[in-house]
Amino acid sequence: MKEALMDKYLRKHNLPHIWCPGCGNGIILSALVEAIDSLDIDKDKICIVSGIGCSSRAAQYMNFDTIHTLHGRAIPYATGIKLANPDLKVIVLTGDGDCAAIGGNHLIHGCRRNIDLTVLVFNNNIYGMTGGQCSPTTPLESRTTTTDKGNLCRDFDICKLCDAAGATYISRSTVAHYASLVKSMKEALNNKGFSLVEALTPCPVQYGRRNKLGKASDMINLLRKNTVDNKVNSFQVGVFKNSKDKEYVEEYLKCVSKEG
Ligand SMILES: Cc1ncc(C[n+]2csc(CCOP(=O)(O)OP(=O)(O)O)c2C)c(N)n1
Repeated sequence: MKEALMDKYLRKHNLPHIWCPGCGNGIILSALVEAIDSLDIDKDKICIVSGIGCSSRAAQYMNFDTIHTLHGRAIPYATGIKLANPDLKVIVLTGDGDCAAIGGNHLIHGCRRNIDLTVLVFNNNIYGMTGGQCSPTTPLESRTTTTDKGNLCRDFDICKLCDAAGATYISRSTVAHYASLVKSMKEALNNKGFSLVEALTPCPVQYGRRNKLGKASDMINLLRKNTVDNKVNSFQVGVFKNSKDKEYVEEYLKCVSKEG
């Protein structure tokens, strides 16, 4: 990240960050900062909300109004913040465990309401912070600390889940596709409604190591190769949905202003 962007948007006094060497979270953080900067949004009009996990730590490094909440509960906090102050652009930073396991119910109901939040999922296919337990996006047969003989459960496709639940902007990108990641975030921030950007990111320490995926750079190359070639079993990336629907806060404000 350019020094000027770091000075403007990061809490440099909280650095160095806690992420392991080879973790992709810094790339996602950098893409978000770049998206915010290019849209020229007033910093005081942004509120960043995160849950708990390595990914959710990103909020602590961002020099905005931020709140680092409870595991799985970022979307409820964000919903309250948005309802109390509809002018704010509320951005949720979350992990695959945080938003699809313990927070899964909040995720689908946020989508159902089409509340104007931008949710950025750092999907590393694992519970990184707590030692590598399997998450709802851990692929079938993968090895984790809780599935040492291979994962028996199928993984969620978070984008399809959010589509079925009613989100109005949905895209997926990867840390190996930086420009498309920034573009997705800009589009999501511009959508008035529930926006979901899934960013695929390697966790070489907790996931890659157990699944013999090599070094961090090998994992990034795997993302690049599989997404570009778009083969069977590849990671499908791109914009899946960009549509308009009634937004919850607008409807809520109309509702409470009705007579009788
Ligand atoms: C209520 C509650 N349950 C469990 C935990 C322990 N915990 C903290 S982070 C985490 C998993 C985080 O995984 P994920 O959201 O995928 O984020 P990552 O660390 O991989 O970025 C868990 C289980 C907690 N802090 N609070």
